Amino acid sequence: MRPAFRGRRGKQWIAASSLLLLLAAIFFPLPWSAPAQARTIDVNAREFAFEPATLEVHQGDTVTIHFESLDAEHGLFIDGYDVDLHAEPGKSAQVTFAADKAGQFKIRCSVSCGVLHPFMIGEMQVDPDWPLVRAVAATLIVTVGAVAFFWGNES
Ligand SMILES: [Cu+2]
Repeated sequence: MRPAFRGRRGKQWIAASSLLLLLAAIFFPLPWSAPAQARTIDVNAREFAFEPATLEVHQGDTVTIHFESLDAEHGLFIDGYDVDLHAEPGKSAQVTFAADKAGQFKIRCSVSCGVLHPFMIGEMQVDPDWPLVRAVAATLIVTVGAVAFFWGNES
């Protein structure tokens, strides 16, 4: 199979387009990126759900959860994070932690609160830190560009 781009012009084209992609990966604003910040999220619990059911934060954020129960005693336990809050009606609880791990983490009620307690589940989504995403994209572009560059140089 003949390489798609060969010779001096091909190499120049590959080098130029790789460089453009690389600059775009590093500097183009990503729609999902946001600088790390301190966030305070109010979470209410009632039989048998969390409100909101999904918490969205960014990796690197300092997250404060203010937890309140609207009926019985409930807990808020986040898988993968060392977070476990208990709240009785009228007595709220609060925790502050660093969202240092990206991914999706189940939130469970950690107080046996009734028949549907096992189904009292929420989720915390921690969006990945954008510098890491950019670094991965930049590395991929450099690798693909280099492979194409040297491949085009053969034969
Ligand atoms: Cu509960």
